[in-house]
Amino acid sequence: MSKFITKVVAFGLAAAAFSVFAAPASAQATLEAVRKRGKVLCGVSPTAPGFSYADDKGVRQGFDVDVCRAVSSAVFGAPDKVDFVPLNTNVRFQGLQSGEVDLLSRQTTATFSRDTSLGLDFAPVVFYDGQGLMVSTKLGVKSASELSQSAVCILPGTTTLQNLEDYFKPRNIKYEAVVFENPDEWRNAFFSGRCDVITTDRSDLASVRAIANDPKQYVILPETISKEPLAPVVRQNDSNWRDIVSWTVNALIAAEEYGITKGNIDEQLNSKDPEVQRLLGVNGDLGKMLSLDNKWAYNAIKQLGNYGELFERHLGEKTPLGLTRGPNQLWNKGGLIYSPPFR
Ligand SMILES: N[C@@H](CCC(=O)N[C@@H](CS)C(=O)NCC(=O)O)C(=O)O
Repeated sequence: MSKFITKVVAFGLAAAAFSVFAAPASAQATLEAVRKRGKVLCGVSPTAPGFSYADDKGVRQGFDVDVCRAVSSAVFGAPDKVDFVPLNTNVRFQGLQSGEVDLLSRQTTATFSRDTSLGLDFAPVVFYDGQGLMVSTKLGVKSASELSQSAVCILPGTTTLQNLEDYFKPRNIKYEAVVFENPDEWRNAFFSGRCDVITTDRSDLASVRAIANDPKQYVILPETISKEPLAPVVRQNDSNWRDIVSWTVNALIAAEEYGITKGNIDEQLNSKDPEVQRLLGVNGDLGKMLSLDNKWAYNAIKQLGNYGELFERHLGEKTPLGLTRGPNQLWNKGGLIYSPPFR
């Protein structure tokens, strides 16, 4: 077990060192580069139903994917000016640091060390999550406290190993961490019984279960062992690009708050509400302040829908993931999803 852990720690240090020496040439000019290329390059999860996966026709679908499409709509007025780059957990930050992608929209937790030492900045949280533990129902386990001596499948370069340590050590629960570089191997090792437990964000466990031959065979235990606020990520020192990604997310959230949907947005252009008028570019020049067209937010909402529409389409109770809004409900309905004002 200690050998596995050493390997992961060594990787973490290598990633941190990389950020010190690699100053990406494009640090301050992402929008310019994106315009020249005519495309946004978006780093996404390879296979996470609900968040990012290739459908039968090979087209990427999912909540994180639609966040990329919203940015494409804000910049180009069209949702399809984006190329998706699937990145495994252990290479996602290098992908962004090196300029291989313009942003990550990839089930990535905002943490202190990632923000301060990897040369990155986080956009607003798009999904409030927490780490969970999934087991086969055959194990007959009802709680994390019964997991002593279990083998736990994890992926490197994630928040998951440290969370396991932080949770299990003080409780004196011994476990073996089994690390897989490749997410398919990670999932299959769990399905085949090589590990007793698979652990990651609870939403991602729902994705893993959705891939299983018989999803009913697996149960997510009640304990949530960490906070995992998932957010898009950009390179630091490019304030304009960060503003574009951040305010595109905020626009989707504000649209839900103001009752603007994909279906009614054209009627909403006649709204008397000054904030709606500014958001949709009827009045004011918010778009110009982002170096974008004044219809940037209108285009994003018109093409993708508001935050709630994205959630229900990909993650909600009518999807295979079947997630409730929980903390991802709007702030004025008891949740944490909140946009600063558009003024
Ligand atoms: N939110 C955590 C975990 C990220 C993550 O979930 N990753 C995995 C599972 S551990 C993953 O990439 N799943 C999607 C895929 O395999 O395509 C982090 O930022 O470290």
